[in-house]
Amino acid sequence: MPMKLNLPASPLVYDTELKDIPKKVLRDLYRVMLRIQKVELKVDELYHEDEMKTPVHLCLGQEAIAAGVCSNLNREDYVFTNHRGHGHYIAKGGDIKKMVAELYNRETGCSRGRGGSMHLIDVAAGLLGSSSIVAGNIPIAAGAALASAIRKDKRVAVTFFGDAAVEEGVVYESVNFAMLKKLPVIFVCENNLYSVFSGLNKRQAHGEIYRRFAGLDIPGYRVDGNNVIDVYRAAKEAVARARKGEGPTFLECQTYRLRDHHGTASGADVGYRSQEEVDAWAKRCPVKNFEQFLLKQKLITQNDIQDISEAIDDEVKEAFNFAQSSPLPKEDEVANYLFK
Ligand SMILES: Cc1ncc(C[n+]2csc(CCOP(=O)(O)OP(=O)(O)O)c2C)c(N)n1
Ligand SMILES: [Mg+2]
Repeated sequence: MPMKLNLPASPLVYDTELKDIPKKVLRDLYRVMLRIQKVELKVDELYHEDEMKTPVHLCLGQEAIAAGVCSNLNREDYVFTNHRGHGHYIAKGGDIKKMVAELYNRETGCSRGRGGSMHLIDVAAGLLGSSSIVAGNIPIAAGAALASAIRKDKRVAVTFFGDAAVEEGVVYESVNFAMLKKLPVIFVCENNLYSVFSGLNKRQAHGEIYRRFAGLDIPGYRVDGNNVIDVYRAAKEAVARARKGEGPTFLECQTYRLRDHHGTASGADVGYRSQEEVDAWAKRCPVKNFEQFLLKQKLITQNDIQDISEAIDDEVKEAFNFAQSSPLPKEDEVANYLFK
């Protein structure tokens, strides 16, 4: 039986008092979300061709978290992502051509085509690697933050993970260690209410993930993860705290994935959630709603939107052309770079 809505999928409400956020930042937040959405929609469109020999975990519906957090980071800061990592990679400034080529298993991919969607890396952009092991990237981010603290270079490390990751013991170990050493790390939990086919309320004793670590005294906040302004502000505070040496922050961003756990279906046919629920959340699309808001507030014009949209379409086209025309690894080199 599909479960009831875990959250009321209420309309998105944006704060209109925006003196703290420059117009350029607001537009960039929109641009980054749109870029994530357009790349993923292209994957969504072409995946059935079966040329991308990789599972894909799309983050459509979750674009605001990647954009809102990463727009507070410098290129030298670190991001560690998980199996649902396209948005984080794009928002942190990872090379999109190399990402798409990775999905197409090409030699030009960011993991030379050997890793696929769950192994995105772009060291120059501060993306030091992703892990498909649930919670696997969390202690690694704490380690990067420890290195930053030892070197005193003020780099911040962010780890993005899902609601299921907090069911793993290593999260407690990492938060404890980060608090003990006051590490510049931000734990960003994307609570999209599901782990594969299991709803949150069937897996966790209570749904308030942001309170789960209060015993360790870590500042913990919950925000509407579909509201890019709320995410941006919460992340801004967390980054400032980390840079000042005041230690880690835990952010729970409530959101929803509009596709199934992996692949391009909605998941409604499987029975763990209803089409009604998916449709209700589709109305909370972080990108479309923010676009409407910016228009209404006269912070952007239709012409601007068209320009941004066309420029991103060109980028996406270029990335897919690059990927599709790149060579596959040579047959006798397929096992190169792998642990043997
Ligand atoms: C340690 C471990 N256990 C199980 C899995 C299988 N697995 C892959 S993704 C996933 C669900 C993760 O859910 P969540 O953390 O909420 O992230 P979401 O997929 O919702 O973004 C599971 C159980 C895994 N990859 N690693
Ligand atoms: Mg989840």
